[in-house]
Parts: sequence; structure tokens; C-alpha cells
Amino acid sequence: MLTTPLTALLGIRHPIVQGGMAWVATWELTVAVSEGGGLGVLGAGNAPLDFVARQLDEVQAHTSRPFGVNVPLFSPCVEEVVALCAARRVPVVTTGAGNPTPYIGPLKEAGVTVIPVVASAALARRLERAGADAVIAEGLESGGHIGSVSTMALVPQVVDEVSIPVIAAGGMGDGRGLAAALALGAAGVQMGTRFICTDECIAHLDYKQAILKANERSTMVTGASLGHPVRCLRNPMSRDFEELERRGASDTEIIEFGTGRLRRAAMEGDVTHGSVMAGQIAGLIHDVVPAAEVLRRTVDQAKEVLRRLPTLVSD
Ligand code: TUI
Repeated sequence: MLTTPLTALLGIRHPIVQGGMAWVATWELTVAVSEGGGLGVLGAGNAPLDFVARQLDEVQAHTSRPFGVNVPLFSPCVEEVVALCAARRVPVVTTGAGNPTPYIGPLKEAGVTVIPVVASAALARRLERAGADAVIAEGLESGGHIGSVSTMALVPQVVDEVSIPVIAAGGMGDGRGLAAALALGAAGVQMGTRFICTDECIAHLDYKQAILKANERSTMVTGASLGHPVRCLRNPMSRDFEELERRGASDTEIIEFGTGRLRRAAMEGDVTHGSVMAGQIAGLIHDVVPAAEVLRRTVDQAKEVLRRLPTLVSD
């Protein structure tokens, strides 16, 4: 067992949170991670309220363990999805891609544990004051929408800024990452890309295989010119995106080009013209296994590392 302030806060067995990824973190993955002893997180993405409500029904029908819902703050349905989470008293809400201050009060009043993703120590401090229960410090190694600071630099600076538990994200793919995160003062990790390559994740097989084929230099960042940087695998779509940005295309043109690309990759398996969002840890992932196996391996390896490290100390 690895017991940390995060396992205590959430009532989970392992200090591992699954990233609430749009399109791919559906109820099947959420249930598998929560049943495996981690925190499964449903990805609300940009989905309409009725879709999220049906997904929630399935999660609640298939597990009685703690789980979460991730709400990206740029979703057009953010108000309704937050209200749904409060009405259903979901155990945990994670937020991303913005400042969730206006939503913290209503969620806390409904008894929801609120865990925002932050990309800076300053926002972490503000959100602790606003009532956040923990924060996810996400470095630029992550897939999808990212900030501008690396995990290694961000996590200890967030840890020094707040007294609530800090969850490290970005570049977390195995037990060495978990042990390193604990060494930086985090209380656990969030893993996204690793959980795409699981049996229960509904992402198209070609999406999973693109991750399996990737190495540590296979990702790039698109959308930085829009102020919305997104890390994804290098492919014809991301190269075309880069070219559009380089020649100074208008925001409207770029947005039009990018819209619907994640769905295309994740659901239709179009890994050529779709956006295969994945983190820099993709090169570390070599197999598709059950989510419970990812959790088991990660904890076993972290324990092994943490037992070995004290032998390096001689006085
Ligand atoms: O939200 C994410 N990652 C995502 S959301 C997403 S959905 C999407 N679909 C199609 C195209 C583009 C995106 C894909 N990936 N991660 C959480 C995260 N939040 N990373 C960084 C941040 C963040 C950044 C700035 C959080 C807060 C923040 O604050 C700015 C402010 O307002 O102070």
C-alpha cells in the first residue's frame, strides 16, 4: 500500500488519478480505474448535458467507489455540467483549461470535492484560498491542452505554495514517475496517456497503436498562436496545422481547421487527419492492458523504487 494525504482525502486505495480526457475517458474507463483502486474520472469534454448525464448514469450503475468528472472550462456546457455534478453529488470534480473560482462554492456546498488543474503556482494559491480541496499541477509534458512550465519545475513550486494535496501530472507513466512525484512533495499522480492504452478505454485501436509506436520525440504542440497550445502526436494533420500557424493564417481559419480533429482520431481512428493528443511519456508505453494492471504495476514499481532509495544513503 502507498498511503498519502490524497488516498485519505478521496478514500481511494492507490494515489493515482486517471486524466478525465475528452472523448476517451468514458464510463467504461472511469469504472475500471475506480474499481481498480484509483480515481476514475469521466471526461465531459465539450459534450452536451444529456450525453454527460447518461455517462454518469452508467458510472453510478457500475461502481460504488469514488470517481470524478472532469469539466474543461472552455466547454459551452460548463454551467449545466457543473450544476449536474452538484445535483448528482458526484464525489469529485476536476477542472481544466481555466480558472474555476466561480464554480468552487456551489460544488463545495453540494459536498463535491473540487480538484482544479493548474499550470502555475500563483493560480494554485488563489484556488486554495477559494476552497479547492487539492490541485493537479500539470506540466507541459502532458497531452492535450497544456501550460508552459515543465512538471519537474512546476510541482515543487506548487507544493511550496499550498498546504492542500498536490497531484503531479505530465510525464507520468509508471511507478518511477509516481515515486519521483512523491519525492517532489506531491501526494499522488494523474496519468492520462497511459490509461488510453488500456482494454477498457474506448479510443479507436489505431489511436492506441499510434501511442505504442511513438517515442519520446513524437509529440509536438499545435495551437500556440491561438493561445491554446495542444500537445499531440506528429502526423500530417499536426504538420499542416503548424504550417497554417507559420504562415499567419487567421484565428478563424485555424479554428475551423482544428475543430473536430480529436473526435476524428479517437473515435474514427483517423490518425492521419485527426489530432492524436498524447503526452511525451507515449514512448514509455508498450502494451495495452487492463486499467487495473496499470494501477498494480505503477504501485508495485513505485514501492520498489522507494524501498531501494534509502539504501543510497550512508550517513
Ligand atoms: O484540460 C486539459 N487538457 C485538455 S482539455 C482538452 S479538450 C480539447 N478538445 C479539442 C481541442 C482542444 C482541446 C484536451 N486537453 N488539461 C488541463 C490543463 N489546464 N492544462 C493546463 C491547464 C490550465 C492552464 C491555464 C489551467 C488553468 C490555467 O489558468 C489560466 C488562467 O485563467 O489563469
